[in-house]
Amino acid sequence: MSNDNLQSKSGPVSGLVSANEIRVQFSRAMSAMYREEVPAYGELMDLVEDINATRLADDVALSEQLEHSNGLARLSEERHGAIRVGTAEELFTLRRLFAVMGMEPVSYYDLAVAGIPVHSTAFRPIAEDDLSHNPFRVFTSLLRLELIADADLRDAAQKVLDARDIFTPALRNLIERAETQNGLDAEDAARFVTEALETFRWHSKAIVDQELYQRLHDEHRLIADIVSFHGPHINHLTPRTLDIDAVQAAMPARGINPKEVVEGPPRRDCPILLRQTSFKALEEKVLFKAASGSATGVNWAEGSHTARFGEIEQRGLALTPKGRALYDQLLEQTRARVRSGEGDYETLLVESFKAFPDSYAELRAQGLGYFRYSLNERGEELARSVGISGTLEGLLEVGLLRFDPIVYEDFLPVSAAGIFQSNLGANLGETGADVVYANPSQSSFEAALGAKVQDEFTLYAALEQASLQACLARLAEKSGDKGSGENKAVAA
Ligand code: OOG
Ligand code: NI
Repeated sequence: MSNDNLQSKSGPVSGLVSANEIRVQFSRAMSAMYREEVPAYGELMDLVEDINATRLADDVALSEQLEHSNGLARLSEERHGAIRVGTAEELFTLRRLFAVMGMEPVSYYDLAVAGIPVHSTAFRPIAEDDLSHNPFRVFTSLLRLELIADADLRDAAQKVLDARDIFTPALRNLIERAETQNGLDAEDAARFVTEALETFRWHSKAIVDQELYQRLHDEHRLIADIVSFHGPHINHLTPRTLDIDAVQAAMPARGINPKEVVEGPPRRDCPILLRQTSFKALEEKVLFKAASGSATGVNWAEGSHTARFGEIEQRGLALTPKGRALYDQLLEQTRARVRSGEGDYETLLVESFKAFPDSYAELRAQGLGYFRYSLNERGEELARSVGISGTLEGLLEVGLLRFDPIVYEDFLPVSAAGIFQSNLGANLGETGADVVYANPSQSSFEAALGAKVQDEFTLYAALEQASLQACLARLAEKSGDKGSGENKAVAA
């Protein structure tokens, strides 16, 4: 991938609102909507805000690190959501919708291995400036009806899906306009946000009757959730906390019941990847189409459904493939030890992860994580007076550079599966998900999406490289001749 892909797409085209601004507006509108729909979400947001403020006041190094890497401003607005759609066309149009807000598909996640008949990607901004502006992400799953064995049920579900349109006509028009004009003006952007909200809104009237709902539900709860409604209601919105253990511990006092374990790595001095916890889905009243509709319209029958839940997360260092392999290995080791009855999950997790270095210097030196390089004060001072060239290690050794962790912007399939499961509110056996669906199919996912998903490692490596190149260029400014050996000082 060329670095061009990482250029911010936020540059204002005359008369048009930037994609970044539309994303900010949309993320805020979603949050306001979800606060109304799910009051516990509002409670959780307040709690996270309190704990982040305390943490920043107590941990000077952390707040300085965030400040330095443009991570502070985005924090209070940072969140991700999740939706699930039923057809290739829905996914295809969603990709275009998210593109209007500068969000692109990154990574392929196969949830079938966890007994969930979907595969997924995450739409998010990818360029550094865009991420610091607002890193809003949406984890988006596509149902894999082909994995359902019962042909009658499959056909019935397909028919329902084919008959619905999850996008308003106005929204479809605005997406097209944004594509042809390369953006939207202020008025259209505001309409776009309002119309897009309709796609993500909760609908308490189902588009199926209770009987079909039940059959879908018996096959897999998630299928019922995807097929039975007018749209792919946002099923959670997740704020980012700087101390997930503190939030977890404080939840009960605010009347929120978290699940027992935090998914992901254990608590560490240098957080890596992603830690998440959630509270259970709400049991909500829905109206099903009654079997006997009258001539004047549909009759409705009351029923219930669980879809929406709450989640919080703590994000840390993005790992290289080497770091990720170590993470996967230690997690698998923990699970194997739990299975063989060696102890409880949390204790064994902490024990296993002792093998994962826990200082940024060590993580960097061993090539386990991605870092953003910048000139420290001394580096800046020298850059102003003398031309310098050198290797990364040389410049670090003579003390001209600082490095800060690049934050992980993506998701962990194993955690995602855990989150799905907890939202399903039951053990595998109870959900009928004891079937393990085989074979990931990235190519069919990309065909539906109408684009390739981007590789997350490539993106992080490019961010790291760009930060290093910027340092080298700045240091070489005074040398007159960038990097040809005629510099006045060399740090090899
Ligand atoms: C998405 C679950 C994945 C996460 O944070 O890992 C997710 C879903 O339940 O639709 O959001
Ligand atoms: Ni989530």
